[in-house]
Amino acid sequence: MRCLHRLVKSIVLVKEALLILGSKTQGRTGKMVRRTVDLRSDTVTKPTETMRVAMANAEVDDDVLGADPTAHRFESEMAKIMGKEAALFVPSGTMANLISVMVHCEVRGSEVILGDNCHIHVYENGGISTIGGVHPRTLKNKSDGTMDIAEIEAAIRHPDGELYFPSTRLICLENTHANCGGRCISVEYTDKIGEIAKQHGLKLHIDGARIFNASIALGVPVHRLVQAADSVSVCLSKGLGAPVGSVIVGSRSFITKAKRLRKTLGGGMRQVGVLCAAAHVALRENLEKLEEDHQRAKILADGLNQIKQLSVNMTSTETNMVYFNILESSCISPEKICEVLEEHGVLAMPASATSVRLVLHHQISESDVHYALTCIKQAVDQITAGSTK
Ligand code: TLP
Repeated sequence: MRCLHRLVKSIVLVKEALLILGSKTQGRTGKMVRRTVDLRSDTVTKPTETMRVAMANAEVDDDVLGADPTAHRFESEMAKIMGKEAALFVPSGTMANLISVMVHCEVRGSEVILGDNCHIHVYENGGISTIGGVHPRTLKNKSDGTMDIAEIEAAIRHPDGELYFPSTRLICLENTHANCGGRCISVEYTDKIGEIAKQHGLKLHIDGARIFNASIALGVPVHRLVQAADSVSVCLSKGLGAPVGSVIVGSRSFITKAKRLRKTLGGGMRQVGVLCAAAHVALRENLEKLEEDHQRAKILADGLNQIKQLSVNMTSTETNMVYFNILESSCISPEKICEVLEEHGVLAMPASATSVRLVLHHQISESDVHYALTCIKQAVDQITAGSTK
């Protein structure tokens, strides 16, 4: 059995070597690359053959008129999986969060408590303020993606002050927390925040763009993980691999309001069943693959830690994201290493002045991970030697 295992492994390695030595294709920069390993994000996946067939054959009608059967089926399925009364398909995670915050904060002068490093605050063009008129009260995100519970309680405004102060109406969490390394927020913490929200008559929204990653990594069913939340936004076009879309889940009355806002924001789409059909396939076929992404992320993180000039915090590599830090003394900038990697067909994103983000998804194989590691090692050596050709 062991011999067989070794033989299979050798065949894989030979195939791998042939691939590396083999034919070149055109990369993003127009240069010839041996292969492309796109680790910029889990948003970069291409729809699979099954998804394309499902899209081609989707039974559709006008969803703005509420008549698209495929959208209905998909939304019902999502509501059931998430343990909420209703669901709504929307074009993006950004719109899902914006709609959710705006529904909870429909009274002007509302304030939301959220992490200073969360996606809603950092990457969504400040839409909750500019479009929603909602005031953000940011608290420091700890390195595990949570906010300090005492600080949350202290930040809730007393209703007596409403002549002067904005009124706290909502708390937002992000699970997994992308900027904190794809870390999982525990069910205990989520329940506690839900309890505090309830005590003060506030709502709890979870940006669950990668909530399935969290559920799998924590071993907690997703409906349980979000039980305390009044609304959750779930991205279908990240780890799940659907080409487009997010879903908002919540109570029936919440979703009725969300539907109206979706139309206001231009997110009502007509024969949207075409997109929902692909998302349904993603749910059926890719959910269980998230676990493999997490395992590959660990292999990647471990390999990066073997490279002298780089370091990864292994405890923060809980799901499909790997952030590596570059030692200051190495004089390698994240931009430079990404540029050199791109010449090898390995795509990555600088995350800060000293770190790079790599994200795993179902179209990254273990062999891709090893290839990426080889290229990263080579890039580090090249840059350190002063030759980047
Ligand atoms: N995140 C993208 C970038 O915007 C950074 C990525 O590549 O990770 N919530 C979270 C936690 C997200 O990570 C993202 C996208 C969104 C919301 C927004 O989703 P989309 O891109 O569909 O608007």
